[in-house]
Amino acid sequence: MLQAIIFDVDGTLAETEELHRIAFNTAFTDSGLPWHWSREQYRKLLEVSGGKERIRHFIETEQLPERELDDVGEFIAGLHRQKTRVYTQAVIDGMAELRPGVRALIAAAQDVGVRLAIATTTSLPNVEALLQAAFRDSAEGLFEVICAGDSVPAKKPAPDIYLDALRQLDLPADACLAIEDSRNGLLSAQQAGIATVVTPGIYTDDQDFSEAELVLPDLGSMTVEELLAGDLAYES
Ligand code: XBP
Ligand code: MG
Repeated sequence: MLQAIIFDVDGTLAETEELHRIAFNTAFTDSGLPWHWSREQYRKLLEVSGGKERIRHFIETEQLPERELDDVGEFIAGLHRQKTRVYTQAVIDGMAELRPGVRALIAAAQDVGVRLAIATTTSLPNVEALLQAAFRDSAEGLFEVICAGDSVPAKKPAPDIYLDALRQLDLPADACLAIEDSRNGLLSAQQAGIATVVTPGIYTDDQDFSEAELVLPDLGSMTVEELLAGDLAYES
C-alpha cells in the first residue's frame, strides 16, 4: 500500500533546468569570467549532478587555468553562491511553474493521507524558493521530509539522498513511490529500492529510463487515483 511519494525537484516538480543554466551563466558574467554554457553544452553537463560538482567538472574537462588556483574549491563555492542568489530570485519572481499534474497529485495525496517527501540534488534554498513561489501559505509542512543538496556525502545517481528520505520517513522502500525526470535520479531511487515513475524533462528526454516502473509525458497524463493506487499499467 503506497504510504509516501518522494518527489525529485528539478525537471520533476518544475521545469527549472533552463533557469539554472541562465543563473550559472549570469554568475559567470557577474564574476568577470568568459564562460557561457549553451543549451547543448548544459545537456551534457547535466550528467554531473550538483552545481558545484558541475562547475568543477567543467573546469577540469576544459582544462581551464582556474584548475591551478590554490583554493579552487572556494572559488567554485563562491561562484555557486552567486548562482544560487540569481536562481532563487528568479524563482521568487515567478519564473518557475509546476509541471502539469504536480499540484493535483500533491492535493490528492494529501486528501488520502499519502505522505510527501523531497529527494533532490539541488541546494536547499532553491527548494524553499520553489515551494514558497508555488504553494505560498500552504508551503509550510507540505513536504514532511526534504532531503536536498549537500546533506548527503554522494549525490545522484548514488542512492544516498533517497536512503536519507526513507530513513527520515521511517518507511520501507516498497511503501514509497519516487517521481523523477532524469537517469541519474532514476538510478538513485532504484538503488534505494524505490519504484520510480519518470516524467522526462526538456534536458532529459533522450535518456534511458528502462529501469522505471513507468515513463509518462507528465503527471497530468494519468489519473491521480491510478498513480496513488500504484496502478501503473499506463498505455501510452
Ligand atoms: C538537479 C541537479 C541540480 C541542479 C542545479 O537536481 O542536478 O544540481 O541542476 O542545482 P534534482 P544546484 O535532483 O532536483 O533533479 O546548482 O543547487 O546543484
Ligand atoms: Mg531532476
